[in-house]
Amino acid sequence: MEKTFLMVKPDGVQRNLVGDIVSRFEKKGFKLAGAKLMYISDELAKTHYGEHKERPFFGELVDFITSGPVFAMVWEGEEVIKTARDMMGATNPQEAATGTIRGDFGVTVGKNIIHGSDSLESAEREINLFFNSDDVLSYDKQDSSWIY
Ligand code: RTP
Ligand code: MG
Repeated sequence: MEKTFLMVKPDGVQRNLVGDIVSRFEKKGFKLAGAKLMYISDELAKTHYGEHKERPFFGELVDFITSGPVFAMVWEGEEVIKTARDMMGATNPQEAATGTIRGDFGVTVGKNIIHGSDSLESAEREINLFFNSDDVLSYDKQDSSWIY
């Protein structure tokens, strides 16, 4: 089954949005496979956001993502990568639809609450970057047959 990497950013943790965000993905029908509250090191931030290293906002992005604890998660389910991105909303919260996480809780692009992998390749890369394989669990949930 497909997996994605999602992360409540430091602003979301500070604003007590972890529970609401976890709840949205649970209620949607996805399965939590791993989670931890952690600080991101400067090195991990630069690797994680490496694709943006030439962009003018890279320094600010690294400073922000390392500024406080994040809540890192692995979620599992059919089409979870794309669906989670849809549930997050557009990168800029001012353009994100109401009903999405960024649309409901965010105001500026620099503090947009949540990160989510944008492809199968980035999901695999980011899960391996943030989690040991032992900490990504495989287990049955009784309600799966009511979802698929
Ligand atoms: P993320 O990687 O955090 O899930 O966000 P995303 O895919 O929606 O957007 P991406 O293009 O990957 O950008 C990564 C993060 O960089 C910040 N950003 N700032 N100042 C700016 O113009 C600007 N553009 C992007 C955002 O915080 C974005 O989440
Ligand atoms: Mg991105």
